Amino acid sequence: QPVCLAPGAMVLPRFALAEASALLAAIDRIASRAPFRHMETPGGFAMSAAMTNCGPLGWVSDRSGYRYQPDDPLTGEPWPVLPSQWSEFAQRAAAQAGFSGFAADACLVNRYQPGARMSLHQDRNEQDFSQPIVSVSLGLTVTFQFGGLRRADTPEKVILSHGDVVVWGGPSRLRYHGVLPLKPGYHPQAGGCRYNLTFRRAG
Ligand code: MD5
Ligand code: FE
Repeated sequence: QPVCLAPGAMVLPRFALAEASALLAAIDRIASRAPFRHMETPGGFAMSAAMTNCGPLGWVSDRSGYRYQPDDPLTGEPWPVLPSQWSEFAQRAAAQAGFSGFAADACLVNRYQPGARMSLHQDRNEQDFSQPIVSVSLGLTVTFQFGGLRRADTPEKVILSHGDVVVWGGPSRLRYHGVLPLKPGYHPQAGGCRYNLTFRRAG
């Protein structure tokens, strides 16, 4: 039962709950080929969330900027395959939120350990902003910041827990957003971490 946060932003509470263990196991397989790493920002800082990717395109950050690329800069190999169950799952979630025909070509996997955060930003490295972003939260609960279209707009706090899926599209696609520092805790399936899968149509 989708909950509307704002036009285009739909929360599907616990939509991924049944698949959560399988998703976490697949994250381990992906990370064995494309390890989690703390990417460097263009300004020279290490991001506090560790990241990897799967799919034809992966999001990367380094001193030259943010972009999508087909190869993992760490290994020089293509990113691991986006499991078909994952893209089908993302397509089902998007359809539930009113975005039919969503075909992800990139899945960014974020891993937050205690203290890791993501400051307010927009996702604008993708080609087509008419395509939504589907995000899946796994493991520890976090406070998400849901802002407006201007950086100065005061963000709303949204609690995201294990299994929650959010579809960000339409007029919410370019909203500023962030994640407050993760508090230490223990989750029976994910241990001391929060994971977020972010499905995009990047190219
Ligand atoms: C996370 N990740 O919880 C979030 C989930 C990222 C990132 O922000 O860039 O890796 S995606 C949240 C999102 C995407 C697009 C629009 C909006 C939120 N929004 O309108 O708030 O690790
Ligand atoms: Fe983002």
